[in-house]
Amino acid sequence: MINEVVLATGNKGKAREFSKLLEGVFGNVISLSDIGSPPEVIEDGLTFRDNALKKAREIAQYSDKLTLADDSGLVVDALNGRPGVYSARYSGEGATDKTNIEKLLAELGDNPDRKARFVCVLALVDPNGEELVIEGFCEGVILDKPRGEGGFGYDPVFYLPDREKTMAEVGPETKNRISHRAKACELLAQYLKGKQN
Ligand code: ITT
Repeated sequence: MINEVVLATGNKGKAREFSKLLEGVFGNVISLSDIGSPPEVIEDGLTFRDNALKKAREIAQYSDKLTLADDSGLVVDALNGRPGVYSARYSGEGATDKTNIEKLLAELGDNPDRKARFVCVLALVDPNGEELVIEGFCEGVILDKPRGEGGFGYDPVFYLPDREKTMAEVGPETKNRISHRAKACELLAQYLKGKQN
């Protein structure tokens, strides 16, 4: 097992999920608040991959430690992939999960095409320059109003037809088995295990 990794996220919802998902993958997961005053990374990339690599590279350079970053978001077919890389700040300055959901539902209106997916791109960057990028997806449809209290972000409007529940209703254990982030972490764990053998 790799001993230590810095998790380069300021998002509490993500950090909560990662603390479970990375159990057994790294001995110790360090948060941004444990490494002093890291630089604020400007997410100006056009893809999840660019942003994930940028976050991981800048924090790996600053901390001189192996660093894992997640760039993730919601991709809606009928909106040509929006909010995509703008998921966190979709409703502009001071965006919250609630205002982002309101904007999403207003943009979709009564469009019958509700297909969407959550995407998670993980970038693992070693300060010596070694880099790994891994993606995970989760398919669903956008409801016309929020349901459920769990999770974070767009979870209350992300409906899983197979389970007849939103991502905010399935509970943390299930989310951590089926989510885009869970899929990406599973692939990461498999890759790192293979590398050590
Ligand atoms: P960091 O960059 O510090 O990690 P962030 O919130 O700015 O935090 P992103 O740029 O990757 O992170 O934006 C991700 C957004 O996508 C997040 O704020 C949510 O709105 C949405 N999102 C990502 N994963 C999600 C999930 O599991 N459930 C619901 N919404 C999610």
